[in-house]
Amino acid sequence: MRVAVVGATGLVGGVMFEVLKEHRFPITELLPVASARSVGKLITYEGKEYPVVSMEEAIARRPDVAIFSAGGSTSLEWAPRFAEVGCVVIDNSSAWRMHPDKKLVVPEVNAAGLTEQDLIIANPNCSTIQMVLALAPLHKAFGIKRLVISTYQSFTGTGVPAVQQYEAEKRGEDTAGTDRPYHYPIFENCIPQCDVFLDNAYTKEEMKLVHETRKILGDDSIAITATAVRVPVHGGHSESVNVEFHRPYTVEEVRSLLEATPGIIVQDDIKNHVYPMPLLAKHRDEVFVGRIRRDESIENGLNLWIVADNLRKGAATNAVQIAEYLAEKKMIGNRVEA
Ligand code: A2P
Ligand code: 11C
Repeated sequence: MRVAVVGATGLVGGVMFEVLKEHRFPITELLPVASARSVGKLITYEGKEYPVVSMEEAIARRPDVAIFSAGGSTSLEWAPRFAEVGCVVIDNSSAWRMHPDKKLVVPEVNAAGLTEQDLIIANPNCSTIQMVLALAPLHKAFGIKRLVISTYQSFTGTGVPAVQQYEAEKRGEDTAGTDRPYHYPIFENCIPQCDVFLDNAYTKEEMKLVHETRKILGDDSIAITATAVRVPVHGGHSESVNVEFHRPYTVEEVRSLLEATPGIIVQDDIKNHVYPMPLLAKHRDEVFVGRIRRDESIENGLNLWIVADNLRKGAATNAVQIAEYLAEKKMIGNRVEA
């Protein structure tokens, strides 16, 4: 399989190489791609060095699959050009997610809907991926009526500049007046703003949770409201999710459904202080669910605490799993060259 990693020098790009390697993705040719300023830089993969190539060069090499993590505008401009040469693009940005003709895929939930016609496939936002993985089996069983979500999101979700801001503040440096990505210090702080504010007073991140969740679960009737908060945490995103079901459920049923869901690990033993935390989720591919308990204030209400490494299942792992699904179904890698 000829694989292009677009955004190879970025935070998600780096994790992408780790995941491709750990998953033993069958690579015959690896093409690290980044902006013109990075062309020629060397990327080490499995002990071998690969020079970063330009977008044009990558397209000319006609990869089977290109995994993009280089921002929305880059994807909007370049994904169609890769698709034109028959390359399947798996795109980590928000550029194509809500496009009516593009699939938004969490493999365990809806990969079965993919066909050979899908040349640009959207990878959902990190905070959406981990949540829908846990919610999909519960929606099927009991019907979700409403979700109230509060997130505690790692600064790694903002990319390299945010890590630099955090590290500088941790060293005691004053980042005010620098071109730091956050308006306020992130060290020893919680910032109730992830991404920009929209006209409805919610942030873009909060509205992604609304729209992407409905699209993946295939149900626009679900009422959803979210508050997304940036926290000085490295290992992953945490989410408190309050669920109201249409139908009655038992906590035991929820627990067994979650335990039976591939990709989920239930960590819920309060007597022994067992619950998911970013410290435990870091570098892991799974989504961790705990604090499973009835919301006693409403009928059919449930509370969950969901944690995952946002750079792994929230980005790189999910994208690689989509590629693995396509390879397994022979939707990539079977092109006959003239
Ligand atoms: P570069 O390092 O050359 O700027 P992050 O979000 O972690 O900061 O990473 C962004 C990634 O997207 C980097 O690899 C960056 O490459 C890449 N990128 C940004 N703009 C472009 C572009 N116009 N074309 C290709 N890659 C881009
Ligand atoms: C965050 N969810 O943690 C973001 C990062 O739409 O892919 C990824 C943004 C996106 O801030």
